Amino acid sequence: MKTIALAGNPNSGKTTLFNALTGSRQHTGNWPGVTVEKKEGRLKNHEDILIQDLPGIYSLSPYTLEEVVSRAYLVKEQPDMVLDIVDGTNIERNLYLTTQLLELNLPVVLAVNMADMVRASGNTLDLKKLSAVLGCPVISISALKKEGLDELTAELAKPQPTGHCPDSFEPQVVQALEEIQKLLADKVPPQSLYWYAVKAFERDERVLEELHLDPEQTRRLEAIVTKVEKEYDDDAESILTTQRYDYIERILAGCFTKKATASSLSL
Ligand code: GDP
Ligand code: K
Ligand code: MG
Repeated sequence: MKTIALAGNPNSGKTTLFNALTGSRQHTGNWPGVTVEKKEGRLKNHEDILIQDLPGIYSLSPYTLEEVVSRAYLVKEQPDMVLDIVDGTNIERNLYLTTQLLELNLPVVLAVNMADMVRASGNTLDLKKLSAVLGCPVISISALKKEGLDELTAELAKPQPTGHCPDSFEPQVVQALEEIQKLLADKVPPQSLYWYAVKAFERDERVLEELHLDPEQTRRLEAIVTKVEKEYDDDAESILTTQRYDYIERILAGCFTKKATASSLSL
C-alpha cells in the first residue's frame, strides 16, 4: 500500500480535491487523542494507493492543533508522497507551506488549484519553470470543475524522486543548518535530518524536547543560532520566515506574470 498525504492551506480546495480523487470510498474518524477530523480514501482506479487527508495548515510550526497533527503525521509516519494543494489565485501566500513541505525530504507533487479562476484573472503562471525550480511535478487543476485530475492521478501513481531541499536560505543560515545537521546526525532518522536541523535552529520547543540534547550539545546549538541572530539582528524564527518569503518572491518573479492592466499599459 502506498500512502499519499494531502496537505494544503485551509480553503485551498483540499476537501473538494479529496472527494474528487477518492469518490465515495472514504473512511472518516478522528486523529488519536484530538477532535480533529481524520479522513482517508483510496485513489480512484488505484486500489493500492491510500490518500490521507491532513488538517488544513499555513505552516509546519507547532502553534495550532492542526499544525501539530499534520506535522506529526508527516515526520513520524513518513508517507510515501505528499500531495500539496495550493490556491492558484493566492500562490505567493500558499507557497509558504510548500517551501516547508519540501524540507521534509519526501517526494512532493504540487497541485495548483482553482485553474478556472486563475484563467479568468488573466494572470499566468509558468508551471514548467515552477516545477524546475522546486524540483517536483507541478500540475494545474480545478478540483471543482474536475480539470487536470487525470494528469494529477498519473503523477500520483508514478514513483517520484525525493524532493530536493529548496534554496530558501542565505549562506549564513545554510552554513548554520549544516553545522546543526552534524550535531544531530546520530539523533534523528537520516531522511529527516534537514527538517530537524531547521526546527532546532528555530528553537522549536517540541523538537528540542524530543531531541534530549545534553548540556554540551545545547550549548553548541545555541552558539550556532545566536551567531546568526547577531549577524541579522533578528530572532531565528523571523530570520527563516523572512528568507522563505524572499525566496518565494524570487521564484515568482521568474514564473508569475500579472495581467497587464490599463494603467500599466499606459506607462
Ligand atoms: P478546504 O478548506 O481546503 O477543504 O477547501 P474546500 O474544498 O472546502 O474549498 C473551499 C472553497 O473553494 C469551496 O467553496 C470550493 O467549492 C471552492 N473550490 C475548490 N476548488 C475550486 C476550483 O477549482 N475552482 C473554484 N472556482 N472554486 C473551487
Ligand atoms: K473550508
Ligand atoms: Mg476542508
